[in-house]
Amino acid sequence: MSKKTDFYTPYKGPAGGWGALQSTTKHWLQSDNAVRNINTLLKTNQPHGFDCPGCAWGEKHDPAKIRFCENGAKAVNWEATSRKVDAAFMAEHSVSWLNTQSDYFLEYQGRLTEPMRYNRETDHYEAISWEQAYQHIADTLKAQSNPDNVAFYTSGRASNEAAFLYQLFARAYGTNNFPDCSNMCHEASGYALTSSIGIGKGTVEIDDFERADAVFVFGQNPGTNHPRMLETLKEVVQRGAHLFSFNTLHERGLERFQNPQNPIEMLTNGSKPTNTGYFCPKIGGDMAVVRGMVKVLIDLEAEAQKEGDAVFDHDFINEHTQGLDAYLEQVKQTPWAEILQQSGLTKEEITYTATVYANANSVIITWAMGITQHHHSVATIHEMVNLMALRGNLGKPGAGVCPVRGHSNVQGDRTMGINERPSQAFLDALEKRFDFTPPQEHGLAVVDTIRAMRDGKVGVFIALGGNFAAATPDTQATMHALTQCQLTVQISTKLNRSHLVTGTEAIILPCLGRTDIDHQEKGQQKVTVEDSFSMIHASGGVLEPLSKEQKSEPAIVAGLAAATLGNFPIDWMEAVGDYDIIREHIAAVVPGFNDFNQRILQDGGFYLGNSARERHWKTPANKVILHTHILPESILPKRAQDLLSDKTLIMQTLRSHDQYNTTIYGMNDRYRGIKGERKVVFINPADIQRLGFVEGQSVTLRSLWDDGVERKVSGFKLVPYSIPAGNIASYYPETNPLVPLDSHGEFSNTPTSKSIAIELEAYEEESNGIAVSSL
Ligand SMILES: Nc1nc2c(c(=O)[nH]1)N[C@H]1C(S)=C(S)[C@@H](COP(=O)(O)OP(=O)(O)OC[C@H]3O[C@@H](n4cnc5c(=O)[nH]c(N)nc54)[C@H](O)[C@@H]3O)O[C@H]1N2
Ligand SMILES: Nc1nc2c(c(=O)[nH]1)N[C@H]1C(S)=C(S)[C@@H](COP(=O)(O)OP(=O)(O)OC[C@H]3O[C@@H](n4cnc5c(=O)[nH]c(N)nc54)[C@H](O)[C@@H]3O)O[C@H]1N2
Ligand SMILES: [Mo]
Repeated sequence: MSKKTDFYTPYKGPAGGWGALQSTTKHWLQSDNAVRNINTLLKTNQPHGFDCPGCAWGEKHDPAKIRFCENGAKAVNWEATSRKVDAAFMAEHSVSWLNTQSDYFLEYQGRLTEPMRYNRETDHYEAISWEQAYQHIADTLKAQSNPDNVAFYTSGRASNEAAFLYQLFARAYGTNNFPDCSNMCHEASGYALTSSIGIGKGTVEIDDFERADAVFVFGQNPGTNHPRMLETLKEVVQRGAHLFSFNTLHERGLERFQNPQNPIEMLTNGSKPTNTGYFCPKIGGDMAVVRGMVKVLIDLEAEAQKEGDAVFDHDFINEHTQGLDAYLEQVKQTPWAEILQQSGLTKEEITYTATVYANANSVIITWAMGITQHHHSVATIHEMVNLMALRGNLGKPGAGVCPVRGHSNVQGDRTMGINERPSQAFLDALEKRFDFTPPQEHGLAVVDTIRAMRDGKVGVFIALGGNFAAATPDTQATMHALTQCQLTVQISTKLNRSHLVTGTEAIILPCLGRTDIDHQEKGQQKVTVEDSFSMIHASGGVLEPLSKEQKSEPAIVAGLAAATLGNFPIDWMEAVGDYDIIREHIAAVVPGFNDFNQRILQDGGFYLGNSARERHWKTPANKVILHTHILPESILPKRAQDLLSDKTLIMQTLRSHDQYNTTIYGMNDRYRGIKGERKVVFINPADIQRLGFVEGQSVTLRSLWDDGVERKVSGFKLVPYSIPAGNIASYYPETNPLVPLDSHGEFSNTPTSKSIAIELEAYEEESNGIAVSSL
């Protein structure tokens, strides 16, 4: 039996203090161009610099402040490397050989600096001119019998300008097939909020955090994934307002935090949590938690009424909501036993949180992937909206819902029309502006795109960023599906798995990133992005590009479009010479962007507005719809349920501190105490014992699904951790082979990356097979 335990030691320091800066410094110094990088960083999120490619957290506009965080620093630094992946590099390494290398190795090789085409005979990528690349792709597109044979993927770093051109190109070509990273991310938030409050975005602005009496953070790890949010949360605590976290794990970044830019705190190395509460529900238990809170509120309301008082905001409920009675009836009918069993919290804990909620005049709820990547995510978010509606915590100062977005412009991409289910109003606006009828039928999102590739219905795949092969579920099935394609095209900054798992033909188009200066015919260009608070701001690069052969994303999209469609429906090359022209088109099509070119000149950008914030509900009834769902018997999809046994564990897949999605910066996970290892399983010590394992032991993880396909990964080591019994956690993307393609959220179709039924068995490293570890 293999056993190794020297790769983990519990982390004792606070999140964000010395540890953070030491790590950042190390990343600077390891880079090839440390001085250049420090200069770069200092412009991050400043009025005249570039928007941090790290996350979508917004900022209060205050030019006096330097705004970066450790993980933003890593993201910037990673992009601003001077290492190159060019044709010479590719001549040295075959695709088969590169495929045996880790994700970390691939991205570490540097920036893609010239267009390349895969030569299947030699198994190498070779240089190709931009014209040849455009022509070849255009010829392939024009030869398709049906535009729906093509899928246009988008990852959430694409700017508004790039995204708008991209969707215009795809729709003018004839398809609404827009799989995008959002399908794997906050899709449930968009769906649930649109169907309840009439807009798929959060209703709070950054200032609301200064006024909230309580902030509830659900299923989110800001210490790693949104470090700038910690500063906001710290201010909430210091003001004496309540901060409650609901997280399956004890995440250091949430338990204690301090501002890395505050030297006094760093010297004392202390942080003082007050008014804070940390609750550890079971995986998928949040809907039960919220339902329990509402059950308590119903009792509190009954008591208050006896005194002639009220806990519910009846004015709000009467004027603004629909469906209250049915919902409350459903809550009353849900037994406490079910709530406690599914949530994993005690009745006292739930009562306490409900009481704090009832006594607060304004409450903000934030959430991220711990809520959105389950089978019942939409139902859970509806439940949260219901909770908020009961006390009018929607559209009032210091209150509201706040899905904290992931990629820095994922929200903006949706606003620009990257949506396989576009609204009729959007399509009509395109038609009016560009004088053609865009395809009216809805297209394919991520999971359906993979199915369509598998079934021979999508044969051309074009990706504006991202790493489709590694980020998507069911790795074996997805990789097979990709290889069924006739042509795969990747518009990317860095080498990743998706360049190596290809269609019969494959082309890499190297693009500029946020940090790079974008020179076009009419001079240096800026792009714009939208943060989680619907603030639109400009972003301009500050570094000279590594190579003259790299092009901006808008230029590449325009090049492809011009080669395919000529000057239809716009003069693409003219638009790309001056991005003001693209923004004029956006202003004419997308509501809220009037005077776009003038308004982005304002420091700090402009606010797009949010109808729900104004208590204007764009639902069919023009009210907040209180949706009623039965608390699911099991949080797992039906197709896993019949296979469960007392050995079954439920797994969530999450991010380490040293990664950006599929980009692995390093092998440590500081706050969780992991060093030099990514193949780990966080597990409750009682489960280690119960299942007859020992800590540090190497195991195989096998997922349960009724299709008879074996899905397993091996060589993962057991790490005893504070996690509810029956739950485990492991890193993404290494665990994506375990997520069945058909295991996705109800209504959202988001892969259930946070609730997968797993069984473990001992794994003998020495003796057998090749685990899926090269991912
Ligand atoms: N540095 C860095 N920043 C990033 C990213 C990155 O990879 N690296 N990714 C970006 C992207 S695209 C996104 S979407 C965001 C992701 O941001 P997060 O959502 O914070 O990312 P995850 O690592 O998936 O963390 C999920 C958190 O939810 C908890 N959790 C899991 N399941 C449950 C559950 O059922 N209930 C509750 N209450 N908690 C649960 C986990 O313990 C974990 O703390 O971050 C963005 N920012
Ligand atoms: N099991 C599991 N799976 C998950 C998740 C999970 O929690 N668990 N999370 C899901 C989530 S929330 C998301 S958002 C997706 C992420 O899915 P993606 O967005 O597809 O993946 P990323 O890893 O962010 O993409 C990284 C690649 O983007 C390219 N890139 C970086 N910057 C730029 C740029 O400026 N322009 C262009 N054109 N390319 C660029 C680089 O080549 C880099 O290799 O993964 C999802 N998959
Ligand atoms: Mo995401």
